[in-house]
Amino acid sequence: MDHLNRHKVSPYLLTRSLLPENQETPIQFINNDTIVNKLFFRRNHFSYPTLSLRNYWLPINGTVSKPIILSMQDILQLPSKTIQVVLECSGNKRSLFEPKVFGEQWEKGAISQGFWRGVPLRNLLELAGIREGAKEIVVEGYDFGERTDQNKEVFTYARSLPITKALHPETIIAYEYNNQPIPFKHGYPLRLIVPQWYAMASIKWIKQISVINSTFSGPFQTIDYVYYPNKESNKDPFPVTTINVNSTIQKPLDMEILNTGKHFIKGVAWTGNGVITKVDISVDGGSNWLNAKIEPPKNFIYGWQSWSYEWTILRKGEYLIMSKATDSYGRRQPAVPLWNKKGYGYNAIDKIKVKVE
Ligand SMILES: Nc1nc2c(c(=O)[nH]1)N[C@H]1C(S)=C(S)[C@@H](COP(=O)(O)O)O[C@H]1N2
Ligand SMILES: [Mo]
Repeated sequence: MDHLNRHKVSPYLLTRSLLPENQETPIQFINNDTIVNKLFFRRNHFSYPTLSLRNYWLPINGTVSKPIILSMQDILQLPSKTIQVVLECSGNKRSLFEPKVFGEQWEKGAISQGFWRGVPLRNLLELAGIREGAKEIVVEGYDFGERTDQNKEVFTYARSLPITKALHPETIIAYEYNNQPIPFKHGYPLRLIVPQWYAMASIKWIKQISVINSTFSGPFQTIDYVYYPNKESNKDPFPVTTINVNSTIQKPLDMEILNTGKHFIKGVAWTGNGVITKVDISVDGGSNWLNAKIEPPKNFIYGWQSWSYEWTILRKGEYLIMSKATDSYGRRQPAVPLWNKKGYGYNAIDKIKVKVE
């Protein structure tokens, strides 16, 4: 303990790429429910935008009765909500797919959570007045760049939400993270937060919000963030939306060497539908399953659920430890994930191996 105090030892982000910046949270070394800025994973499609903050305005236009332009002051004066939300990149755990797929080789740390404060998007839309015929809400970010698959055409990062999701009272336009202005890399000054959906939906650095009476077809919606379940064709595509039920073992570490005796197996579990109701642990490669302790009881439905299991091991040898979460919609982690060309939504039963000696 003493030596920890004198030479503070703390984890860092794990770098996947620098331009654009993609770095993951050292998820195995997180032991609380609120990730500090410097350990929050970073996922960008382009280089960081430059925006002038001194006169930041938010336009809301399109199929509305009265297009409006809001100042930060206007937004800060509206009633706000603070919600604890897991943001998980849909590419989290991509490196685990077999066969492997191209794209950022995320391990288990493209996930973070904390408290976001902001104004429900529906309240802003009410100010502009959604007109009849409106179908989707498009949110556009300030960042942009070329896409190699589109003859180097330049696009901004933009996506749409169906009206029902946009009007959900907890879909918010956030301006604070953990009681501070949102850090620039995470979307300052305004960021969309869409609870229960994979994080590609949570647009950073909002430039404008448009109500449309058609179906949005930007490349981050029609090319990326689409499940293509067939290896040989693009048949049967469907969009990436709700987070799959999932869990990650934080302790022990994969391939760790342990002594005989008592150990705590611990981790997190999360879902985009309802809440986590059960986490089963196996220490024998899946032959027998035991209930992990879910702790502490959950009050926030969009956050992850910590769990632990006290394991007393007397016999030396190698052990395959697995975790399998179940949610209140009866979804449970599959043994085999849904393989898809772009590697989204990996949620197979989590596995690590340890050696006891
Ligand atoms: N404007 C903008 N918003 C964005 C992105 C982006 O590249 N640009 N990336 C999305 C994706 S794919 C993810 S996983 C999350 C990552 O958020 P973070 O960098 O704050 O962790 O932001 C989403 N919002
Ligand atoms: Mo992502």
